[in-house]
Amino acid sequence: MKPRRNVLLVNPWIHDFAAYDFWVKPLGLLYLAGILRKNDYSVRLIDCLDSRHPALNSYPEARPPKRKPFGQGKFARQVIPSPNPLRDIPRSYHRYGIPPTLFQKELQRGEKPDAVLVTSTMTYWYPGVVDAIRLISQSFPGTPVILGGNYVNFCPSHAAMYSGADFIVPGAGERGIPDLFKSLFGDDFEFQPDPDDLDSYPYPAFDILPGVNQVSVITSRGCPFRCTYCASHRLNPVFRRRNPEGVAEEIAFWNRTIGVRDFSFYDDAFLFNPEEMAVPLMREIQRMGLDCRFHCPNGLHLRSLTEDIAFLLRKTGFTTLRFGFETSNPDSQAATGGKTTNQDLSLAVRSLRHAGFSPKDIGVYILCGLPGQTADEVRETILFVKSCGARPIIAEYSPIPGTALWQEAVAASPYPLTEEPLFHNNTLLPCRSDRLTWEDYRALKKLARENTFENE
Ligand code: B12
Repeated sequence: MKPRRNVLLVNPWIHDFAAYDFWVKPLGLLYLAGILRKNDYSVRLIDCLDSRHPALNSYPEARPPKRKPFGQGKFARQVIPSPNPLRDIPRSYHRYGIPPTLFQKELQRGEKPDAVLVTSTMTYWYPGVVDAIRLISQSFPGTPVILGGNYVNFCPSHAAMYSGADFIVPGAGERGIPDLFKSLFGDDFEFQPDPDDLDSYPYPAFDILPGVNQVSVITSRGCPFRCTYCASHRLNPVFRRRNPEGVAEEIAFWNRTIGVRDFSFYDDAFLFNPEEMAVPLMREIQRMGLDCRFHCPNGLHLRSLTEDIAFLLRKTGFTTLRFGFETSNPDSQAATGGKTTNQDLSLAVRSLRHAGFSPKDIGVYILCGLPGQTADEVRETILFVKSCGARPIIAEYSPIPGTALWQEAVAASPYPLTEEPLFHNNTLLPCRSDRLTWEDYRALKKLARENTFENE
């Protein structure tokens, strides 16, 4: 059948002080590609973050970077001038990904698209989005460029004003794109997934991602918790899950068809109510005899981690574990949403250690730079995590519009957070108080890195 239209999908650059490929993939865009393909559109994807692009060798300014095993590693990068609002920050600023000239070459390959879909991930990465859109519009004048993703979801007016896109589509693209394509081209989508039923979605189109080395999987949308600093609930107000057998089938599919062995879970609460998802999924993976490694770069929920689950995780091939703990201060735990307690952490770590995980395998995220937070609170949390026998990892707070903490964040910050998304950048610690100085911060990072585990 002749494809109805050509759609080009673009995952733009990251512009930031620092970025690391911790199993980073444009999952939302790949889901949209899967849906378009089911409706007979021909899809092609350009991944500006492709650090394994074969042509990178010919660009001395952006050599292929060192990669680590299992699908993580550095991005190719080039130093670029900081954008004006950040010009006084004494750190070098980078474009992560392929050089723009290589992107332009990629744009010229293949047939001219009828529409271009561009995604965005962090709000404060928008300069990379703007650059990509400018080059796309130069290459294909008159072709509609459509922007979605988190920059649009959280900062729609800013995106409408500055992105250069012809259309911005907030929210789930599977809802917005069919209407837009109807008005632009008169197209009807014969296949549309039901957003209330995640099992009605086709797989994300990982097979069109150049040089795919790992596959990101999401077993749910949304989160049962309402943590004040997090936007998950705003993006997906209802917590919904897939059928665990369907998830196992997807993993088996990518393993058998494109030979991928590394999988990362993007869920916000993968371990919540484990009998509903984690346990049946792991049993099914074992029954299928899949020899894969699983990575959880996004924080896992601690409370449900029993000894049985710890053993199951180990046996199934879970290799990278990260947990969302945030703080050991009980008042702060209660004030930010009450998802976990100190006892949850110590019991969970004990179970994981019994199951054979070492302290360095058990990464525990600690939020740093919340409005009003003191250095003492962070220090005590680091020491508590270590005393449990796990590895503390500092996660600098990024304020997000529409979260419960947003107004407090705006009031606490010296930066105009509502006007300029660049100031949401977690590297700036944009909401830190005087009770957490830069000197404190450096000492806290050092303390977190020192690997002296009391229980080892
Ligand atoms: C997985 C994840 C990660 C992964 C990497 C993801 C990636 N690709 O970059 C990891 C663990 C590395 C990560 C890291 C961080 N993350 Co994160 N992450 C997520 C998470 C949980 C899921 C994203 C996802 O893929 N969802 C699944 C897909 C299917 O949904 P989607 O991408 O939103 O796409 C849908 C729509 O947006 C839309 N859409 C998307 N693209 C397009 C394009 C078009 C044209 C259209 C029409 C529609 C459209 O349709 C899609 C399908 O429905 C989100 C929270 C969430 N629940 O979304 C946070 C989130 C994006 N992260 C966030 C944060 C704060 C961070 C960190 C700063 C945390 C920290 N302090 O260290 C770091 C920063 C990383 C860095 N500096 O390198 C914030 C955003 C902050 C911001 N200011 O923008 C979020 C929202 C979480 C939160 N706190 O509320 N993250």
